[in-house]
Amino acid sequence: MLRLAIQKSGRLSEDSLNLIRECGISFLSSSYKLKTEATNFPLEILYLRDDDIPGYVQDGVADLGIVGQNVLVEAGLPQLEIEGLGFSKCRLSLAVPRAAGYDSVADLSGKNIATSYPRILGSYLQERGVTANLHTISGSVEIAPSIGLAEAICDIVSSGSTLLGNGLREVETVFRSEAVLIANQQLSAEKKELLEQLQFRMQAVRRARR
Ligand code: PRT
Ligand code: ZN
Repeated sequence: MLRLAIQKSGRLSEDSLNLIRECGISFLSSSYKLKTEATNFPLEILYLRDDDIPGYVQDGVADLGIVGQNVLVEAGLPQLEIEGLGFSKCRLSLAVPRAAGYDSVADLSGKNIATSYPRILGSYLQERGVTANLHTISGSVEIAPSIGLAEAICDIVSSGSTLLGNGLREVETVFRSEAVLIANQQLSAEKKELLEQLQFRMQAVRRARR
């Protein structure tokens, strides 16, 4: 039996469930349950906060997971990635107040930057020789400049309307992300075989969607 962790409720949930269903796997889902067993494939689905998924897969509490690459890389576990799934595409970007001058990333030297992604942003800045003060906050990053907490932010963007609504201008793309399938690195031979069957079906679903 394979255990797959997916996001309980959020932007990844519906597309994750749809992908599993389109693979021909049937299960009863109810919003208050924490796990469910498929009826026609040896698969158990665990519903978790997305931030907990990489660690649970790394520790073997779950064999597989579906999570945003942004969360996976920020957790420091990029090696768990098996394949991109093509949904929940977004980018992690740097943004500054619309009126602020900005020529290049060097302009951020010595500035305060609010983000929920200190690891990804830290390595991006380090590679470019920029030293800034990173303020890690877990939500509502976009309001940081207007309340005087930071001169810039680094957050997830998809349409860009949240930045616009907060008077911010996107200036650099730090990281591009999509939902990915992840797996524990010490799966048994039987579980590896089941994973291959599942991946085969997922790839067929993606080909059919194109
Ligand atoms: O409760 P839990 O911890 O499980 O969920 P969460 O609130 O941490 O995550 P959730 O459901 O918001 O997002 C899950 C994943 O979806 C993220 O990790 C990304 O991989 C992906 N994703 C895709 C996004 C977005 N698009 C997105 N637009 N995650 C967040 N946003 C937010 C962003 O933070 C910003 O506040 O939406 C706002 C920007 O959107 P636009 O369209 O205005 O640019
Ligand atoms: Zn989360």
